[in-house]
Amino acid sequence: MPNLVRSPAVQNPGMLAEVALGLSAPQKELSPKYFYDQRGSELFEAITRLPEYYPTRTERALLSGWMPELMAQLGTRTLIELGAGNAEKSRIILDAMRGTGLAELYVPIDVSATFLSQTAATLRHEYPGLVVEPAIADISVELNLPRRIPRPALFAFLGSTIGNFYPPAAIRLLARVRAAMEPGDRFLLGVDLRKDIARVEAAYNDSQGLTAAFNKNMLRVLNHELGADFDPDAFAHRAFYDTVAHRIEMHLVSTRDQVVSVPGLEPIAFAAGESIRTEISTKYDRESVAALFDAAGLRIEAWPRDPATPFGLVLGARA
Ligand code: SAH
Ligand code: AVI
Repeated sequence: MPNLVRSPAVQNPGMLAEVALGLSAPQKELSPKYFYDQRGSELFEAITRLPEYYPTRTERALLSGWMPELMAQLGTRTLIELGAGNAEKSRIILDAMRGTGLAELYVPIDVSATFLSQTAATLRHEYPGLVVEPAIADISVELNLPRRIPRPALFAFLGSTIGNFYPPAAIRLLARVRAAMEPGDRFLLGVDLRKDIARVEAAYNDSQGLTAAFNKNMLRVLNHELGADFDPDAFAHRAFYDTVAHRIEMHLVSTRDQVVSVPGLEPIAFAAGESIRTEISTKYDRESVAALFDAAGLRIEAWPRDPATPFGLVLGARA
């Protein structure tokens, strides 16, 4: 592993190895999963309410319009949700399942452990009779599903979080979902769609600076988890649209020459203007979603589309 030096007291060796690899690449890179400690999850929640951040409210409207009919049609008994966060939109699906009298099990999966347990506790209170079995997992590695799952199940991956994974990782993730699906199960994917670039860039450069705070929070997570000494004020938020790869890239740009220490690693040098890429957020169209599904052994079963809607909800089945 590049850059790793021996340290007697590394608390999180997996994270340290991953960070070492990312920060030794020519384009320094960190996984967006490191945004989401308690503060990061709360900042994301605040982002979803920003006037510029259209995805959440658009997806919520699409779910409200479709889920009552879809849940009645599918007879879904279990909702398994990847990257559930605060499960705000999941309630629309759970309400529709409850409306059919079939809601039995909800499995919210997330890497953010404390946020997940809060979400689970709130939902148990709101939905008496529904079994809530949260699963802490890095979905890029595993789903960590419970053994007994009443079928048919709906696997949901909302918010266009799929867009935060590079294509090979996105395909592996969907293939993992496909492998866990039984005949009769379905997959519901939220995808942000390609649109006017200015609108997309505004969503990631909001005027209140919440996205900048969310981006910089990753440095605080590294300081807390690994004992690093990043100075968040010595990095600037930058988000721009790549018209070739059809994605937003978020970076943290070093505002000066500096050296950062991460216990267990060689000192990390940053030149002024050098950046860490912290997130990609891919925007899709019909063809790019079909290609992902195809590669993962899934087929698009339904995609009720309104050309005025800048977001898509795609229903998939096993191919
Ligand atoms: N589904 C919610 C939250 C989206 S925010 C919505 O649509 O609003 C992305 C969520 O995915 C966060 O809760 C974050 O903790 C989780 N997440 C990000 N990367 C993850 C990973 N690799 N494994 C598991 N969860 C992850
Ligand atoms: C969670 N994910 C889908 C968000 C997105 O839009 O890619 C994360 C985010 N990054 C900046 N703002 C919101």
